[in-house]
Amino acid sequence: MPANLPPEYFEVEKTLRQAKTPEEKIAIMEKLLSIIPRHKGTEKLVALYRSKIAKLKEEIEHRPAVAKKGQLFRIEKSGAGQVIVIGPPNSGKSALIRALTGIEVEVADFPFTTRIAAPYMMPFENIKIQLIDTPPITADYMESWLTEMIKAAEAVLLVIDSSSNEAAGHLEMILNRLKEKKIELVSENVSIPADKFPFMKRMLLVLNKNDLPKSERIVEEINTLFQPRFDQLFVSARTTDGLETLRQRIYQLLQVVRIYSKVPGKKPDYESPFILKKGSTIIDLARHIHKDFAEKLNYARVWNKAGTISGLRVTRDYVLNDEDTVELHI
Ligand SMILES: Nc1nc2c(ncn2[C@@H]2O[C@H](COP(=O)(O)OP(=O)(O)O)[C@@H](O)[C@H]2O)c(=O)[nH]1
Ligand SMILES: [Mg+2]
Repeated sequence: MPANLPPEYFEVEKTLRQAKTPEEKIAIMEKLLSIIPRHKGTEKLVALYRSKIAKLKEEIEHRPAVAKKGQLFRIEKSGAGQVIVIGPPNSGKSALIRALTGIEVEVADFPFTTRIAAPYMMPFENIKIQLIDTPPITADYMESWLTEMIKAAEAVLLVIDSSSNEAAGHLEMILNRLKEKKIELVSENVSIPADKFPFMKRMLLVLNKNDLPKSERIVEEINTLFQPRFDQLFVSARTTDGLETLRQRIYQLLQVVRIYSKVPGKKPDYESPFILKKGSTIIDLARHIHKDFAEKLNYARVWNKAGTISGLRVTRDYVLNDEDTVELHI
């Protein structure tokens, strides 16, 4: 064993023994490769891990198709929308979900703690948004079912460790991986043409671990390489810095509006709004409530959140805004 390996190496190396699947082993070995200092004394060790990774990749490639099929699954949608949280190992995906939802999510110092996808509900004002925790994406491996799961979700949070010298590289690697699967990530304000759905997804780049010193070079790298295309936000799952903004931004990513319906003479129910796509009209709301309602609809009255519109009589093609209250008249 070559001298001067950092203590972190041995910590991570221990987890290799518990690793069961080839994917886990690859991720741990990659982590080890990123820790091992490069010099004459470590050349053999580096080569050993490289060849082991290559062998494991072969194994994955030749795994029978049935085994792969068995892993295909979907997560049933719940709440106002489904947002899938993806990223490289150890970027803090699970820690962020824990901080946003208050639910215990397994967080650990070694890669592949999260082996399967799991849903968690994030409260946002008077609604809940579903966040999906996922296994990491590496240069060598991405779970085959993850592609379908990303396509099925409404939006993507891509979580990167902003303190890592490889932050820009990780981002590029993931974008390339998704490109291979024909998935293109775009920023929040891009309207997605119907024929591009489900291959185009709105994405927010979350630069986590803001509490640690970040390399200015990395920030610059990400900005020059990707800034014009992506919205980004610095946060810390550890100190919770930026998480309130993140909650807002996740809601905005969904591109929906919350509509309160009311019966004449009664107060609206602010606890369970209807969730409609941004740009929806009075008739869309009526259809959403009941097919018959849409047919019989005569006119509607609208109140807005700011109080500048109060009981305005509108027609069926009136475009609704977030938190409008609507009274439908038949
Ligand atoms: N300093 C710091 N560490 C963090 C932060 N978020 C996560 N971590 C640590 O990063 C490691 C990986 O976190 P985890 O959530 O398991 O990453 P995942 O593999 O992306 O799910 C753990 O040791 C976390 O405690 C953060 O905002 N700041
Ligand atoms: Mg995790």
